[in-house]
Amino acid sequence: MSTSIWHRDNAEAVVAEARNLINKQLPQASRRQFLARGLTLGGLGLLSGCSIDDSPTAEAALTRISHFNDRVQGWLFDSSRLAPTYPDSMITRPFPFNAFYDESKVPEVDASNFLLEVTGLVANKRRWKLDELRALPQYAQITRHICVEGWSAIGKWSGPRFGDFLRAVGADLSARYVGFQCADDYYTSIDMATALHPQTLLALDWDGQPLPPKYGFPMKLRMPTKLGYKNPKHIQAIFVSNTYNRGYWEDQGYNWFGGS
Ligand SMILES: Nc1nc2c(c(=O)[nH]1)N[C@H]1C(S)=C(S)[C@@H](COP(=O)(O)O)O[C@H]1N2
Ligand SMILES: [Mo]
Repeated sequence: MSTSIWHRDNAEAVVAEARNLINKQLPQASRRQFLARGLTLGGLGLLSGCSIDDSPTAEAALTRISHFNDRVQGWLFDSSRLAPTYPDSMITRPFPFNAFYDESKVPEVDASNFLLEVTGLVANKRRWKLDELRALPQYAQITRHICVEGWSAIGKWSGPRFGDFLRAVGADLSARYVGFQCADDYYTSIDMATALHPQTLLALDWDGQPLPPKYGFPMKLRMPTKLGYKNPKHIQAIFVSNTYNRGYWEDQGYNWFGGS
């Protein structure tokens, strides 16, 4: 499969991560259960030695490991554990721009008639004006954004807690996923535990001013517990669901949970 983003480094990283999770982080009981289900550490080790670039079998095996990895990350996710925060003096300036296109192609969203769509497992499906989002309690946070392309940067985002917003729309908080559709056709989805994490913000401001277009106007979901590609910019529609829906990069092989 030559179009695959899996290459040897990536494969080894996934295998090393899986092995590390099994060895060090899974509680003894779940580890025994896991091993009893037939996947052994030796089996994982063999995968890193096979020809990852062009073997559909290895590709399928790695996809399975990545899905397993999603579940492990979901189990290990501790909703009371906070990501580090930083002082103002550590903010990265200029803050990097990144998207699947060039900066000249950033979508221009009109603020005056913008309405956020909310659908799926929510009691209140009406559309939200930006002012209504600003009327919810606002929180500011300085956190590190980590991009899998090999850079990280510290930035300041503020807006309502996403959990407060989900409660305000009467979302079914026992649903499994929250999905996002963006103005630039980007899309992603996250687990409900992360959606409700106290540091997950529906960011309206960046560095004390409304989000500039390149950083995601009119709003971005900012999660310091997840990698950059899981943080959607230019959000237009939010849906709550029990149906697994992936994402722009996730559909090209990036791990779905994407914890940082
Ligand atoms: N709508 C949208 N959101 C997106 C992306 C994108 O291309 N479109 N790229 C993601 C990736 S890979 C990164 S690293 C961050 C970059 O955010 P920044 O421009 O604020 O640094 O946005 C994420 N969210
Ligand atoms: Mo990224």
